[in-house]
Amino acid sequence: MNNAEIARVLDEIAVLLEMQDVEWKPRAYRQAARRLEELSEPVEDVRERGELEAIDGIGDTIAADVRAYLDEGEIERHRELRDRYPVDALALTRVEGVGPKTVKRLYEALGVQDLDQLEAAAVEGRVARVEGFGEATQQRILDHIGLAREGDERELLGKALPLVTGLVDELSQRDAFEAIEPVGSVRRRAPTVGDVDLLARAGDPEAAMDAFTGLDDVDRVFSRGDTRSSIVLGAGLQVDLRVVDADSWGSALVYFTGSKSHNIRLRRRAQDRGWKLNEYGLFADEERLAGGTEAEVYEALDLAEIPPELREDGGEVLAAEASELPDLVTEDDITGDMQMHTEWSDGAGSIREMAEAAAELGHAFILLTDHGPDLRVAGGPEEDDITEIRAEAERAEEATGVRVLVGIEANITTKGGLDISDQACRELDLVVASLHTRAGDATERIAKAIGEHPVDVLAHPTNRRIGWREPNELDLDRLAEVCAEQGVAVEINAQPDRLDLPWRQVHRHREAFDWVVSTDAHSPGQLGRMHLGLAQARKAWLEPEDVLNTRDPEEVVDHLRG
Ligand code: DGT
Ligand code: CA
Ligand code: CA
Ligand code: ZN
Repeated sequence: MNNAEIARVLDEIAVLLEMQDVEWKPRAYRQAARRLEELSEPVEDVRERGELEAIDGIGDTIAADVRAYLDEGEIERHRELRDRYPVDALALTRVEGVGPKTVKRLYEALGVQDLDQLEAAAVEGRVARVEGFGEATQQRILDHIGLAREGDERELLGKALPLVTGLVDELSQRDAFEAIEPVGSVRRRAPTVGDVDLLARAGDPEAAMDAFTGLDDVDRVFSRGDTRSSIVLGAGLQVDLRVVDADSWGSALVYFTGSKSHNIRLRRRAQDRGWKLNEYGLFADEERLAGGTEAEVYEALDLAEIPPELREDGGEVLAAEASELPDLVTEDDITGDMQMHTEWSDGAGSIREMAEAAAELGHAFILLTDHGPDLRVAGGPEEDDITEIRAEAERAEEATGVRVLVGIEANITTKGGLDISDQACRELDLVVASLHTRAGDATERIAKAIGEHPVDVLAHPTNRRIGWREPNELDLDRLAEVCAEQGVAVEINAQPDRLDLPWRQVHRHREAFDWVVSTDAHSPGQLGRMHLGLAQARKAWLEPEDVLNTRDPEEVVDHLRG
């Protein structure tokens, strides 16, 4: 059992309740799901201590549901809802424009239960004939179903990582394992993960396979062999384990970390020297030149050791040859967090609680960015509230020693305006602006908003949601000009389904912008996700001096406002 699995069930309950017009409860189930995902320990342990209800955002009803799931593997309310609507609600609502109400009507009119059936119904023109739907809706479903399917098949890095860390911690304590490391896309910190690959050394491979396939979280064992097994976790994620010999450890790490195209570059380089590189080692005829460690493999190929995040065939092999690899930004370099939400809008924590969590993370400062008045769903503060927010921020600052800057996440309107006056913007320490709706040309809207108003940071620029909302296409050359003129920095957002601006675009334009990395936390626990955004910054080759929130708060404000 793991936290992600229960969170998924709670999320599904939320959608199923929404299908029936139930108010409030769906939001409570979603919040509870987020809190479970953020726990740093198995929910069973919390329950053992009798502290389920003590988790912020988990009330009596949901605590009882969680206990039922832990004991019986099922929640009665969930079963009843599923009996009534036996649909894959989470997958279906991932299709852009398909909400709970649409799922309900498609099920009642056409019996659609999953993505395959939805696609078939749309291809055959049956969706358009359902009352209130029409050709345009049907076409939109067809346009977006591919993305939803991908979202169904690949897991977000931010969801996979805690599972992987849990598995690796657990297995590394077993005697059978001498070493165990995540490889593949997880180690490269790709935004999404098809399957998880683990590499291990084991004195007794048989015992290692027993331990692996016998893990608590295993839903089923996909395959089992002497040196390789695959399992599927309850949370739906496939995990492969390979056991290799000590003298192949380094070459196997290189091979299974990938990416495939990085491996191809390395193999060609070996071939140019008349050698052979594979997962077993680097060989000249039968002689082993390297293989025990990764450093040894790269060194034998006259390369500096390449950080896993860079192994994407983006020029890293040439840079390693010339000893010009970037000195990548790390978590230690980060001084503060530049986007977060509190109870003043849709966040789950008070200003004080956010500052306390930031203090624990060792941050010198935080920038509060509750949503502006436009996003009514988030119930953001009004301009009149700024004085009160400032007073609260000062008290939190005194209590925690963390500098608390007061800002806003202003919404960029469809016409390229902001949902807050320029006068109010100037009263704030910094202004973060972002798009939340699709309308017109995104580049034009952003350029106008930052060109005409006192904006300091452009947040989640493409507004993508991995697995369910396509990114806005942006003319980044144009935006680079405007941002340089106006002194506006661009955000790399660390929310697991955003990771926006996407790292390939950051990499291509890394010289053109000043960058910030922010968590966009909606609870104190989410401040701990900085590493996800940083991993994307590293994939884009960013160094500490490229990232503004590696500096003192005064310098950050001066740089953006000066
Ligand atoms: P994923 O699972 O889709 O998120 O992406 P990866 O990169 O984890 O890919 P996966 O699981 O298919 O394979 C793990 C690594 O193993 C991959 O990054 C490179 C290596 N690998 C797998 N198949 C091949 C292959 O056919 N050729 C080469 N050169 N490397 C391979
Ligand atoms: Ca993989
Ligand atoms: Ca794999
Ligand atoms: Zn936002």
